[in-house]
Amino acid sequence: MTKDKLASASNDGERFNLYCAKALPQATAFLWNRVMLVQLNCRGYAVAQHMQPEPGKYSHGPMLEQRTFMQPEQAYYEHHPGRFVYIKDEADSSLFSAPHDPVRATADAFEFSAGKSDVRWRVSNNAIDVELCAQLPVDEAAELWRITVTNTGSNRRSLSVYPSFTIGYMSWMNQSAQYDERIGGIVACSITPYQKLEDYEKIRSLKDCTFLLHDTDPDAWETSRMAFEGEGGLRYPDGVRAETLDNGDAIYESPIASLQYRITLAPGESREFRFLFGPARNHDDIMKLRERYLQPGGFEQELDAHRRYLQNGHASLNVTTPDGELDHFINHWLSRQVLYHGQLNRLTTDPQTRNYLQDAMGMAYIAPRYTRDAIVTALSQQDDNGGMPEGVILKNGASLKYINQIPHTDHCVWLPICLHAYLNETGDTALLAERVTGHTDGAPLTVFDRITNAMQWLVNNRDERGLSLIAQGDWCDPMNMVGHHGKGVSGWLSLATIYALKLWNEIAGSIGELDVATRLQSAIDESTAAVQKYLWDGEWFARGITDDGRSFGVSDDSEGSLFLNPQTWAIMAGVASTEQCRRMIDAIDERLATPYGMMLLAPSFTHMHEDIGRITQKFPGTAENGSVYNHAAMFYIHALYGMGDGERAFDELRKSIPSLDEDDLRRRGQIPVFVPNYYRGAYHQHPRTAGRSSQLFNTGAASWLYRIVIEQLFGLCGSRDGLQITPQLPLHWMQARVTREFRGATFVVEYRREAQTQELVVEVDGVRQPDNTIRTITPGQEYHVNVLLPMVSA
Ligand code: CEZ
Repeated sequence: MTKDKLASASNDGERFNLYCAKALPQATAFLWNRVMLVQLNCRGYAVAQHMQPEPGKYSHGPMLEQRTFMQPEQAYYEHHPGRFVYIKDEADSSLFSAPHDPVRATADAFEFSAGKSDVRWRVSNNAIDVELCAQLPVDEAAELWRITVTNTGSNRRSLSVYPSFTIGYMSWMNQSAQYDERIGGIVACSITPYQKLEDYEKIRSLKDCTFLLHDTDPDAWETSRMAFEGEGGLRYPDGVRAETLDNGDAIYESPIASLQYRITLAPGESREFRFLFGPARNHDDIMKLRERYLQPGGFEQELDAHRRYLQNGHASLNVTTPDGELDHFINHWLSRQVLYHGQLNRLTTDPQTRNYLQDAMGMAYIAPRYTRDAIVTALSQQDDNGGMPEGVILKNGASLKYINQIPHTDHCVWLPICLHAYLNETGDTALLAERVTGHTDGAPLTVFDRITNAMQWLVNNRDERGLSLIAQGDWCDPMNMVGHHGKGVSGWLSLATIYALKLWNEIAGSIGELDVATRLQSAIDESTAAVQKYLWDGEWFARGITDDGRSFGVSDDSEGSLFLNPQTWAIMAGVASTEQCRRMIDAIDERLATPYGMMLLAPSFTHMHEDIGRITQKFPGTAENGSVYNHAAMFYIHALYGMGDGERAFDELRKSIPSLDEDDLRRRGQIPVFVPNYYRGAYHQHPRTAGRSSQLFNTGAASWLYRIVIEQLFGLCGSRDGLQITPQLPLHWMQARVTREFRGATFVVEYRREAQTQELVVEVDGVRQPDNTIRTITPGQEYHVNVLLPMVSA
């Protein structure tokens, strides 16, 4: 264990370690498999969800919980669900718990170690070392836990070890728990509460049991939370204070799974215990899990299987630059986060269409087959009128829920964007001719025709001025009151529509569909003129115009006066003149910049604006109300690279990842194993909390960042002709090396910046490539590419 640093990557880069339980109390890592997700906090708290097929929980808080999505800045509290191990020294009854909570004793050494397929802790307290390791199988909902206790001192020690896993308040209708010798563990049973008769069919097949199975028989156990805690509470439970646990049951009492092992350890001696924790339907299912995972070698096999499951996400890119922290993040964590989105769809059965398509976009660089399927799946659910549904249904019987019942008008925009990335990567224009039968229209239209219809939907979704109607939201979910009367328009969507139409025209043109291109061009021209006429505010573009005709996101507004997205997309859409770009970027630098990236808007709203909506009710500096919302920050970085402003772009890119600088790490409170959905903004309004991570790893930022890194920073961008190399490395990088898989071949690219180089030169085996494009690509082959860069940007 390294003690002088607060955190560091392991030497092989496979893990990221945090060496203090108190400095970043919210820090988390996450694991997933095909059916579940668990976010593990450094101090022992856990948020686990599994699909059945809708997300369900098996480890609950102490009171009835409302079903919600994952919470930003998750508030952990003493009784928050967790996985804890109490260790009592039998000689003097002194107590600590691993990893840290609930006892909160200061450890002699602490390590929280995020791996890709497991999360581990190592805690030393008074010459006792406790190692915890959590991993998941690939196909089933279960946590596999290994707990190793070692005597590192020179005296013989008698200890009681109590793994204590939260089960919590399961149901007000029916809940109980008991130790079951036959099954070898604790089983808690419940009935998911329901009232409607028609819900009985659904709830009868739910996994309403929670089990904790052991590989070693315990000396005692407790299954009632109250009996376990008694007067001492979780910090010094009566159960632990007593000589032995009471072997109690829980009958309509809130359960806990606590086991006691009384062990004696000679100096240097270790004991290992293995446990399975998770949800199940019944005893038979639990027995099957025991047979599968608790047999000798079961955990090891599953760890290998899980590593294979993730393998896809690590092969496509490897970078070595002067910035080791960035390398570590890109090589080890970014593609993993992209893969998580692609494999799990944020644990929903009806992902928002925009999320589904952008997450699929990231998969183009990892497993393009997935992107192809996602485009087809989304298009098969297109509405008759060319519009896209709010969400894409992924499971039979699933329905559009929550936010997907609210009309947003941007979903079509993401089709050409996702497809463009896919075509760059694969050159698979055959997809455009593929027929997709629509669920609602039953028509076997081609992908090309379907996306053309979606573009036409965007054209139709404009008012008489040529501005795009917003209904109850666009990319910004909670902007629900700008246009609910049917008149309000979105500045961002007007620009995004222009961008999408232009992209589509480019694709249509490239396959000779010139009619479509000509038809859409007039809409592009109209909208461009309208945006300039109605939305340019002198220094930047407005965010929109409300139902009552009020422009907002303009310099006259006292709050929410400048929004990042319209400026970004005006650049991306090629709508802004050079002079406008200069003004917008000056305003952004002046009003939105923070050390953690650009805020989504400023100043953050401090009260409800009834003509804008729910976004203004979010706390200033959180989420869409002016945080550093990384998804939007990525759009901006993408636009900056698009303009050729690589220096500014890199600066922003770098701010999106927590650095290992201690102050920065403490402030963000997050370890760099994912790019979070947001860092707190409201930089001038609430400086104390600015920079704090949301700890949410569900975000469109991951796929965009991956794309930016590959196509723009390193400039390894696929095209119809092959691999185009147009890097924009920061000027202070004198060299870099990248290995990238592309269309089945491997490219080993060496970048060098040299005084004598006047312009970008790309050579393969010493031969200069015209247009810096490698045209002949043979799958299976390895290409050695030299890229020479001038000392100043072009
Ligand atoms: O969710 C995201 C959406 O999943 O917000 C983005 C949007 O583009 C994504 O599709 C920006 O609005 O209040 C809300 O409903 C929020 O909008 C959340 O659902 C939001 C959160 O940040 C969750 O991560």
